[in-house]
Amino acid sequence: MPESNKVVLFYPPYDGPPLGAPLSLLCLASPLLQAGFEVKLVDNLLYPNYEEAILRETEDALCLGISVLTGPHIGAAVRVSRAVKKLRPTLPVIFGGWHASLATDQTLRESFVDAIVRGQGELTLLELVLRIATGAEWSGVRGLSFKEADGSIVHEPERPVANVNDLPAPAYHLADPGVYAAVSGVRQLAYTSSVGCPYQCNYCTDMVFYKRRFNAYRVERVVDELAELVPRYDIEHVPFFDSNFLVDRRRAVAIAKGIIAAGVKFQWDFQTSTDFLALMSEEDVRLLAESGVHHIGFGTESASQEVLAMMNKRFQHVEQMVETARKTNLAGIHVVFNIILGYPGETEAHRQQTFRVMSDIAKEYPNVSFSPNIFTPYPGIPIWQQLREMGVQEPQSLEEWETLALGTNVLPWLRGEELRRLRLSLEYFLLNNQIRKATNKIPWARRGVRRLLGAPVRWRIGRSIYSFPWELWLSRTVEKVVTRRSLLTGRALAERTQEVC
Ligand code: B12
Ligand code: SF4
Repeated sequence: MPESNKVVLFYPPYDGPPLGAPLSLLCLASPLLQAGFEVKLVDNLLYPNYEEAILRETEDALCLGISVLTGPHIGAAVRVSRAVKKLRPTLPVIFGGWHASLATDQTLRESFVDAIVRGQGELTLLELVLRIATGAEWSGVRGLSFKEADGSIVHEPERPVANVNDLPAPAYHLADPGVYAAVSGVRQLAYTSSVGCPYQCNYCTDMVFYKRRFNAYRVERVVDELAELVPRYDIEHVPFFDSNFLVDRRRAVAIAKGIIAAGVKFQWDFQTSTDFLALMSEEDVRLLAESGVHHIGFGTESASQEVLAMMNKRFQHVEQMVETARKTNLAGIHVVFNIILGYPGETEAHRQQTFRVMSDIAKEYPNVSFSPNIFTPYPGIPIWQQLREMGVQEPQSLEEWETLALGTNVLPWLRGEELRRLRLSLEYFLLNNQIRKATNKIPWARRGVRRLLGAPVRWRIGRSIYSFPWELWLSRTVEKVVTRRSLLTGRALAERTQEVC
């Protein structure tokens, strides 16, 4: 029986601005600590030499757990697991998180992965670690998939999703926000007040984990935790990682009121859908702003009702996007509308409509920015069967999924000239909005710059004419006019990330 009681948890590097400590690992650590285990977090942000740190820390560990999202996470997860297995072949390597849970068989086939915790991980990991510590069998742990000694794969039945109110608070004390602030430049603390979303968009996997059930902390818990954590760590900014924060609008407003009453001052932001915000009163949206909400991200995706129907997003309408922009603008909240381009079935006419409607909204409401992305089929999304029929090749190994998020478009309906036109139209759309924003800030330049650059840009968008794109060349040489923003925080994305789309 192993004598150690140490669990090493690794968060691999990703593409994008640092968001503070990885909440997944802080959530997983809490039940382990309560049960008397020692937890060592190795977050790439704090350990640039993470491979060396993990090899050192696993010397006396019970097991290694790695959090894996689709995309760049995979590369480091694979490298580190291989190195660990080479040095310590008997140390259990456990993968968890969205990618591992959605592509379980494929991931578990790799020789360096022993087990996968599927979905919500707190209770499953604890049960597995208890088995490892006592040398017990792994079978019977709900939510676990693992390899037998002969290499055969066992999938235990699903674990019902736990009520989040029954789970302990994340182990924030393991990740000093001050240390993270030195890397990210802002004292922030990631927070989740709920999991789950009632919808089932065809490009999203939220329902796979959380079964369309909104599972949320009680208002008092959110307010009490924030009122305690914010002053304790001198926090300036709290990004909420909820899938759809406004599902329960009364709860959201009560949280805002609670934060105001507690007298704690910080900025916070969240993601939600426009149908919920559009239903709120102007006064309630103002309350959100008063409590510190300065940015909201919306998965608007398209302004064509036909495309929205294909995405199984019939719950959203253009009028709600307009209403959302209007109310948030009144309240002084900055919003980012995410847009998905190149969705299967989307035509150039649909795209034109999206660009036109979105541009009209941004013209009227200067608080609106956009984050357009080319459709990327992540594992486990409901539309996969249709995609296969349309000739999309599903990546066949863990490593093939690694490059997916880098915009390597393998969509049969979006190749060559079609893809080139889409990219150009997207750049023109962003340029048009950026010119408007820039000239709004400098009134004297408004007329000149708009005439010079804005008019031809709008003309091209209106007619879908993108040959000899001199305006783009000019804008790239004069200054970086085109800026994409993070849906999570509204902050400008690094140039490398912008190039992803
Ligand atoms: C924050 C976030 C990020 C952040 C995370 C950074 C950070 N410092 O935390 C960053 C910016 C990295 C990110 C990136 C991306 N993201 Co993201 N992101 C989220 C978001 C909003 C919250 C994640 C979170 O922290 N939740 C709270 C924690 C507690 O939950 P959790 O992470 O799921 O962890 C639990 C379980 O997964 C499990 N678990 C997790 N890790 C491990 C490890 C072990 C060992 C075990 C046992 C269990 C386990 O247990 C945890 C506790 O229950 C989710 C949506 C959501 N509501 O979850 C999307 C989400 C995870 N992202 C998603 C996507 C699509 C992406 C991108 C691919 C997008 C893109 N176009 O680039 C990229 C990833 C690639 C890249 N570009 O590097 C998808 C999932 C896709 C996928 N297949 O991986 C999600 C689900 C959004 C959605 N609904 O589609 N994201
Ligand atoms: S509204 Fe957002 S979180 Fe909910 S299913 Fe659609 S994309 Fe996923």
